[in-house]
Amino acid sequence: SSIQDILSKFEFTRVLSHDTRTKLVFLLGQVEGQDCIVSFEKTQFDDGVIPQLTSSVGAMDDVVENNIYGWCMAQMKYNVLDTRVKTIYPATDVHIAKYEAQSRVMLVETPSLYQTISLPYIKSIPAKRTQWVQNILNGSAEADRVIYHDRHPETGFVILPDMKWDGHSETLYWVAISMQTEILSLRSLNSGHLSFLKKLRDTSYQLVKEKANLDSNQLRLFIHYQPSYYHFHVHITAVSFADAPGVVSGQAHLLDTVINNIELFPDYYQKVDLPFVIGEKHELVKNWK
Ligand code: M7G
Repeated sequence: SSIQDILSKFEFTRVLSHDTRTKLVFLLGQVEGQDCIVSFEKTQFDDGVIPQLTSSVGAMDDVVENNIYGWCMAQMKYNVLDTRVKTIYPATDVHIAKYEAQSRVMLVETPSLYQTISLPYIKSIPAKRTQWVQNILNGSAEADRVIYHDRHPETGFVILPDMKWDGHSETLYWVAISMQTEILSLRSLNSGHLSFLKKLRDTSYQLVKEKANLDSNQLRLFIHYQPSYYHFHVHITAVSFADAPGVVSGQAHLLDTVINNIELFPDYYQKVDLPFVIGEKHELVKNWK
């Protein structure tokens, strides 16, 4: 269904989370009897409207004036600020658990816990959860947004804007997705993937320079562990986007470090303990010992 369709049929159930700092709200509701998540995020001011801000102040409320200081709540006459709306429909329990406000815990995954808990969990994930990835790889969705596509079945990858990108270069957020499905995550990487990883890195640098005029030293390329989607991908973000979701330690592993670790120890990611931060409502937490 179209976003418009989903929004017109949405029946509110409850607020999953409301981050007052990032001005981001996630709502849970129902559309034709199925769960649906809708998020609303206030965007930053467009450069073009900034000079007009003072002249667009309309009705004022809660006015306080003291000496050289004054402040109020203002209704803006023109629509100077848009709101980004996203929908997930039908939403699974996993989506609901992901976006629901919750505390986070730090778990340490030993290679043996990976085999006994994480891998069975990964294998239990229905293939349709990464349908969006397949749609990008086969060109049936977001085809007009793809920036680069190397179709080699083993070493190829797609580079395109991430769902999290607002289009500004200081908050640049792209994603590179591997063509092959065998690499589940960071845990699967070994020396056989080195040339693939380096090509992905260098291609990302080149494309970002061309399209967004950022140098390689203005970029933070990283891999999430645990990821939400176990089809290998790399996050390409601007260093200036310092508070991008998921850049924290316990989640983001720098691509340069990953390459270097594998160069030093070919099976580093099969041997190492990997600590990770995860929401307490995530299924992995329930099974952890
Ligand atoms: P992740 O590390 O598996 O999960 O990264 P995260 O969402 O916890 O970060 C997956 C990345 O793919 C994230 O940066 C998502 O914003 C992005 N992403 C997810 N979906 C469903 C889409 C999509 O449909 N299109 C695009 N372009 N990006 C997506």
